[in-house]
Amino acid sequence: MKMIKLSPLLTLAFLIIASSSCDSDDQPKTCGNDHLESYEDCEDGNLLEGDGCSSTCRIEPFWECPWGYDCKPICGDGVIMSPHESCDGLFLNDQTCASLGYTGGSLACETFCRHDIANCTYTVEQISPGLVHSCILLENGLVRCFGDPDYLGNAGNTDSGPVTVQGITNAIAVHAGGDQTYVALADGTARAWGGNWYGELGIGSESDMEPTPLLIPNLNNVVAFSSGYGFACALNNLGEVYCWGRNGAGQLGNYLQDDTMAPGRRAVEQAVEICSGSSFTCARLREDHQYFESNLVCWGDNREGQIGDWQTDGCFTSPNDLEDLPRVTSISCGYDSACAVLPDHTVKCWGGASYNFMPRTVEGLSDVSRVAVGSDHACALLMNGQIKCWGSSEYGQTGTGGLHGAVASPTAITKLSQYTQLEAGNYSTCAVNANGVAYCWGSNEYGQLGDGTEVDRADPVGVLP
Ligand SMILES: [Ca+2]
Ligand SMILES: [Ca+2]
Ligand SMILES: [Ca+2]
Repeated sequence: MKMIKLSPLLTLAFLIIASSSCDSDDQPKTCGNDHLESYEDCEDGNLLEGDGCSSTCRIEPFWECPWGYDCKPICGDGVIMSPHESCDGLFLNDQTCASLGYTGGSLACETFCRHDIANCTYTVEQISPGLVHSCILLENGLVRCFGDPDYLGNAGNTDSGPVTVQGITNAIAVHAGGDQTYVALADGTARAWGGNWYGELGIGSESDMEPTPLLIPNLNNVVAFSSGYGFACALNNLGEVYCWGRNGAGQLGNYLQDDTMAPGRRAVEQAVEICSGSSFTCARLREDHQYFESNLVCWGDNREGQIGDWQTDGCFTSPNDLEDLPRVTSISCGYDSACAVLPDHTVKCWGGASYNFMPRTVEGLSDVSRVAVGSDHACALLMNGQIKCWGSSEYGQTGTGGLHGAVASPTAITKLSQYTQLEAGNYSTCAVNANGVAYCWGSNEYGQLGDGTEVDRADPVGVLP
């Protein structure tokens, strides 16, 4: 005999038809009509089970429906209602930091019944958010990138990651730019991949796109990279800075304005830190530097005052001495502005539409150890491990809980932790906490926050391991 098996939907349809054929009052006919009748406990506009409001408009066990609508699992009842809840109170759904891919630490549950990885450990050595992708350098020398699949260093990759970059081991520094990535290896060589429209990969030629890491010839012992639109710079372990790519505004710092497709004439020496904006670069020099008044020099486009010389015109094809800032302890470049931390742990910024073009103190900031500037926002890492941000929060890049408008003055981000590193992408921000766990917030259109979604985040979200 052949069994007749009704699908659940058919069964439901049958029951509805059957119930509508009789006028029993205990079978409400109006459930699912998006209107809460007096005899209904809840109303969610459907006749589905398992979403908190049953097909007879009764509240299902372990759910709550405030005022009859917007049903959600009860967080704190000790019952994990997956996939809406990943944990509940002390019940972690048999997950641990290790099972989620971290290397150690203790997992907890947040007040919204999501796993809290704040006390997991992973040991991200460095994080570098870019425009459409971001990368992390792990303690084991591997590089993992996330965001636009085309720029993650793996040919044919279609995953927004995080994915481990194939062919990169023993990395010591990583830098994600507009659509390029630069990596320095422990053997003294350097690799780059991504867009190469202006020869900005430094490989000696231009090309549309290089999907996998390529050797940058004649560039040795790099400790840090910076990059802007169509150009990049590298700082080596001797303190020398070399730049290549677009040079129409003098952003290569080589006294010329011709583009080059490989590292060429040295821009400056005695440097310990570099940063680049869209078409300018700044270098912080070591304490016993010679030749300049300040330990901060900048070169390139000055039309927004980003060179910090009290003017807003012309270009500097060689390093300009920022005499008004005789000593700085940390620098960061945004799109067309830059900020520096002073020895008294205050911050001065210059250039850009958001700031006056001359170096000006950011009010409301003290005890700063590091500053990070994005396209139109900035954040400061304080000596107590907290982070404050200001500027545009259109994509949530200030981390202060909103996805619109702007934050006028430095405001503490909503998720407090003991942060030890801070970097800004164009429209996103990333930080690493004392356990080596990375968090990002802001624009996530391409998955560049690394949380496995493409949802902009106004609060820090953990980068997936
Ligand atoms: Ca109803
Ligand atoms: Ca329902
Ligand atoms: Ca629950």
